[in-house]
Amino acid sequence: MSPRDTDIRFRLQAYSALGVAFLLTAPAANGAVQHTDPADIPVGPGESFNVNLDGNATNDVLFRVSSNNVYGSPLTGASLTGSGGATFCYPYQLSSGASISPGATWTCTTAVTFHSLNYGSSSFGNWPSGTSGYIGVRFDIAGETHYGWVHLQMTSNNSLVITDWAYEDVPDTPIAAGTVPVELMSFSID
Ligand SMILES: [Ca+2]
Repeated sequence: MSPRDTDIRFRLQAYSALGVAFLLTAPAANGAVQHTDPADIPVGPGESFNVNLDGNATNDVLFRVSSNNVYGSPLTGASLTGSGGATFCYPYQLSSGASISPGATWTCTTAVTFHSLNYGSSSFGNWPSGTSGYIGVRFDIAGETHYGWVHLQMTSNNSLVITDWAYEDVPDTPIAAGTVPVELMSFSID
């Protein structure tokens, strides 16, 4: 074997080792937004729907319509960004791109009694009839804090439509409202 052959063999082994290392580390280094986009979910008078952002055993946000009041409440281990106080809080209606992060105003906790999106036919709340936007969510997965959003439309004073939701699967990592995963596009050249 010539010195040159030995050198090439050494290089190929080195490249191979690099390739394996890349395959093993790439997923862990590449945090991802997990997006769920079901058929639109209408919630009308007397109805409710639980959103489970990550699909584990714990629901994260409860949407409920009672009379002319529409509620969006954080469940076990979750909080929502919003205004208000200890008895009534009002989840914010965030625009696309708004930062959902540790420094946001996490007023709507499970310790608050009422979490009103639209209360008393648009008398109170940040979600008047005919508006749409995002709810900022902080929630727990296996003891770690994650950030996400729920996208919905307030179709009237007593009905809403939930369209989709997403969360950042890396703990303690902010997410922007409306962010969805980057999708790889393919194309061909004739
Ligand atoms: Ca969950």
